[in-house]
Amino acid sequence: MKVEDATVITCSPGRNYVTLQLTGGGGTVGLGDATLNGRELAVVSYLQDHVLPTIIGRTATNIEELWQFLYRGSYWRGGPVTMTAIGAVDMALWDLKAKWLGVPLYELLGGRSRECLRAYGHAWGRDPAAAMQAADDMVAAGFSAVRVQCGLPSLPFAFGPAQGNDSSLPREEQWSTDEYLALIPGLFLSLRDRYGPQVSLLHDVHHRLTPTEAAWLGQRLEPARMYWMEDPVPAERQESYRAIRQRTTTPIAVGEVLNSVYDCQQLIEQELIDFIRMAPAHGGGLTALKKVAALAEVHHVQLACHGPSDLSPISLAAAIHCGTAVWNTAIQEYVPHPAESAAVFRTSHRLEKGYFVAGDTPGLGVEFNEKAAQRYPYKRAYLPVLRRPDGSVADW
Ligand code: CS2
Ligand code: MG
Repeated sequence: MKVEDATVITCSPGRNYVTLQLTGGGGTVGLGDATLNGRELAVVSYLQDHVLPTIIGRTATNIEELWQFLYRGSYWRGGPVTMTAIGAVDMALWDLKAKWLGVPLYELLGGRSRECLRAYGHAWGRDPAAAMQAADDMVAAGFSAVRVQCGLPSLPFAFGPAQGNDSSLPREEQWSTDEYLALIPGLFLSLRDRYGPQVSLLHDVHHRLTPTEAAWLGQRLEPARMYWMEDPVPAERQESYRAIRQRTTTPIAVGEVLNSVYDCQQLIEQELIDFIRMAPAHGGGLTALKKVAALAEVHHVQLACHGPSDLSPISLAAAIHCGTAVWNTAIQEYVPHPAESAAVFRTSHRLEKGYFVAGDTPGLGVEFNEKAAQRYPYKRAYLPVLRRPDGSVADW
């Protein structure tokens, strides 16, 4: 089967998504998610101007060969734009091949390692009381794992979830490390008291601390027995994680902004983290991610794919198929997609009592409605920018 046609569609049903459709012989269509939040059109151009003309007419079922062709053949390697483009092609090829063979994608990835994949829900509150209420709601909805985020009461936006496409220029938010560190340990100790050992508690630091601050926080969180502390410091310098690792037993999760095995090689091989969080879309696709997962398995590191609502339902389906097949997958992030997106993406996976069940329809099990997508044109949108009390830029 050859790749006969390739199209990229941008749409914004509540937020921006970029979708790649690869058509193979016989009219079978494979779908890939090419969404890179806030830099969407760079990936569109990379695909349309540089990648797609080179893959038309190639054998669609030789997925590894095509991955190497796109990765090594471009000479310029790595980075979020390149790897998201390769990730989208790779995802679409796996979808296409599984549809062509008439099997759900997890069958091609080794078959089921588990019946279903544990998910964690998100709880966010403007202050600790609201965050605890939001966590209660998640537990009541059946989640046995909840990620809890809390605003800093003295600041207008700090530490909220990423909003939708609400600003055509980056919104500026304020940040206070002192207020944050004063608040978070108490919140999680209260949550642990409230739930006992039954609920796994997660927290995203979102790259905002120094290694010393992160070690301090990790130590204070030990009595709360966290499931993980996410992205305590930026991971460009992987070695920084050693300073945190040596000083706390709070488990560490990293990886949503990483794009290749080299970006996390030291973190995994030196066992500086517990969970690797790359998403199929941003990590160069399933071909790359299964290799990262294999390396991680050797080092007691578990896979937990990034799954925010700024990745499309195609990405979530890919993560669910991957997590259903890959043995060392721990858990899957779940953030509901905007309501409007249901008209554009029809999925076959299910969320049942806090667990994802992969769909049994061939491929990824997602149908993309191009007509419906046209009703929601792309809108330029950015992630927020964060500033410290002195006005200097901080890591958002
Ligand atoms: C967050 C994301 O889901 C997460 O863990 O860190 O919401 C992240 O801020 C966005 O995906 C950025 O686009
Ligand atoms: Mg995160």
